[in-house]
Amino acid sequence: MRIARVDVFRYELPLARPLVLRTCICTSRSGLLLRFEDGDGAFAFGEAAPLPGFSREHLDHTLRQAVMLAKHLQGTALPPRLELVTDHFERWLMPFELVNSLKFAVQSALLQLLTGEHAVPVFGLAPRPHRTSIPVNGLLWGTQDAVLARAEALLREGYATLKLKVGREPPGEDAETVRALCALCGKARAVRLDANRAWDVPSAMAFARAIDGCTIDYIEEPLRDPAGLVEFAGRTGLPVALDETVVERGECDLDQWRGARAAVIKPTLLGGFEIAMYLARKAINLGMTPVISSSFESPVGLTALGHLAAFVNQDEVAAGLDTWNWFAADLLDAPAPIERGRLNLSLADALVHRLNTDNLERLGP
Ligand code: OSB
Ligand code: MG
Repeated sequence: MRIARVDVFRYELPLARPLVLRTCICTSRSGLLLRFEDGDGAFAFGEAAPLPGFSREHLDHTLRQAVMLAKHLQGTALPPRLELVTDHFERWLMPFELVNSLKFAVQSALLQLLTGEHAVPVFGLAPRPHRTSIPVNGLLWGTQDAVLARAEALLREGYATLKLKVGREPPGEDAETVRALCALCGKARAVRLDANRAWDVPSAMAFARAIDGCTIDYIEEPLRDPAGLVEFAGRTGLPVALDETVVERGECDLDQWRGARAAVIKPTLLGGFEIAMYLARKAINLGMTPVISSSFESPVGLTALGHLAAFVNQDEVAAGLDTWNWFAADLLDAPAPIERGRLNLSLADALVHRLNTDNLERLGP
């Protein structure tokens, strides 16, 4: 396949509510969309949107790389076997030393084009039934009252997994919210927690004691120092999940965390589908569930991530992709394709495919 044309667009969209990150409170989200077109006029989008405080790269550097890469790839033929999603992308684009968010954009767009139809990215391995919708974990935020009201609404809608940030309030207050949430969810629905490394060991232990008797799916990164995660899980009986640790340590070793229940995989931060697939397999071999998750991408990135999740998790593992509605003004001007707590991938594909780039800033090449 030959790449006939590459366009780079920049978007900046207002968020529906402030996004509180480690280094900033974002009220809008910026990123790049790359549009690749092949010789037959088929096209696919990929998204490169570094997340401040989480991505190593900044948008302006990503932008310069994207424009340079677009110029270079226009008119070239793809090397063979990219669809294996092993290391052919890495080797092909090695000389460009691309930042991780841009690797994600290129890989997701070209894999889509390589399938010859936009609906099903191939992941190159033995054919598996491709699921057309995946469950997502519904995000909860705000005061205890707001959390519980939203939880009730999501459960009514049909969400089977909910996720709550903890660690921003004193452990006792968090625990009270978690107990109320668990009571609301009952046995049939799963509760996930995420502390983003907020606690030292005594605070995390205090939290664990205070939610004694609650069944949770897992808690992401309860400890400031991740070295103690597995011991914490053993002492408290609370299942833990790796998230920040996967980004920091994934390429070297996850073996040290054998015993964690899940590994959150964020391809935007990690550098695309190849590394994400590698880490997902590694996690499975270590007995962990891989959970594909977003870094607050626009619908273009979220749809690509949804396809990856549909491939990686053949069972009903909820993906961390319930961020579609964080954008106040959508790129697509259509309601989120989320129904009964599931991201509908066929609908998402159709929406992304008719994305209108007229109002986006075009950057070259
Ligand atoms: O803390 O898990 C996080 C997104 C960007 C950066 C960090 C995180 C997240 C999410 C994504 O929570 C949504 C999810 O995992 O459900
Ligand atoms: Mg997390």
